[in-house]
Amino acid sequence: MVETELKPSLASFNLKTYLSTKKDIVEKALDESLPLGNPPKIYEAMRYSLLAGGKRLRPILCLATAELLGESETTAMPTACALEMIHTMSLIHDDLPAMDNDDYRRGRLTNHKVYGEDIAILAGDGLLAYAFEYVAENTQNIPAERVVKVLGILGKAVGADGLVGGQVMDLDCEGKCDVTAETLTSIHRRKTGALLEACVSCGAVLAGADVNDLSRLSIYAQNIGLAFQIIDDILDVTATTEELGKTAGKDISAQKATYPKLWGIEVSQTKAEELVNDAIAQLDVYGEKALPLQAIAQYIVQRKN
Ligand code: GRG
Repeated sequence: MVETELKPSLASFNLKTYLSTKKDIVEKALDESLPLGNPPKIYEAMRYSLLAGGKRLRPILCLATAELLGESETTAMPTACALEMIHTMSLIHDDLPAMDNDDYRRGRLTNHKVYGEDIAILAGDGLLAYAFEYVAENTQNIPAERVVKVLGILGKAVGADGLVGGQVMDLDCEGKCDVTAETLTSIHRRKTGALLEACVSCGAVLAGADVNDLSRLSIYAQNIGLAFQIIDDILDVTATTEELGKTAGKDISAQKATYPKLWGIEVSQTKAEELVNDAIAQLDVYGEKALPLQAIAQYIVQRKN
């Protein structure tokens, strides 16, 4: 473990209360964002995965960033919901037999296990398209150029430069034992990091961030994105299926390249902590206002699921 002296203000910040308050608000907004419609089957399948819980880290990151820079929760909420819709889509597709082929996610059966593969693919597609519609139709009280920028950031995070490209590289590397740390990092910067960075960038853009804010926040987000994935790899080996709400030990059985495989668990943990410490330092310039984002960074290396 890296010995880190936490600033007193950060050590005393009540992240548990912050996260649970924000999570409740996000859950309500997500529920209201997607009412049942026709044909009912596809709406049910979309709602099944969107409202299945999860940490809601992505929408919370978006809200916390917007609020750091003085924007309201109400203005950022449509984008926060859209980020969770995109994340949920990626989980539904990731779990499909053609991808990771998993039966459990967020403590319940995966979408295709309940609705079949055809509907699960369409539920993911429906959520992805609706994310963009939802931002465009519901974001209020800010200049339209900011909304256009947000839509562009979301598109880039999903496409071949982001989730899609990362997933392709990940599939290509399965079963290979010569994957380098450089390749692994390049996979995860796209597969996991791009959407986490988009959460922070979108929150910042909605709040009218200047180039200095955007640059600091991007470094913060890239660091926590990579740390998040390193911890995800560690938890895959150290946590149980019950703790994770998804099948533990999957990386070994699918012969995936992982950080613990490359570096061992202890070095992986240390690298994640170093990334998070750098992320926290980036935001010191904002003083107390940055405490939520700094505490979230800390949580990323301490989380148990
Ligand atoms: C079809 C356009 C399109 C894209 C999909 C399948 C795919 C391409 C990409 C896979 C992306 C993926 C599933 C990355 C893993 C990211 C990750 C570590 C997820 C776990 O996130 P948590 O722990 O989950 O925040 P909860 O359930 O808490 O939200």
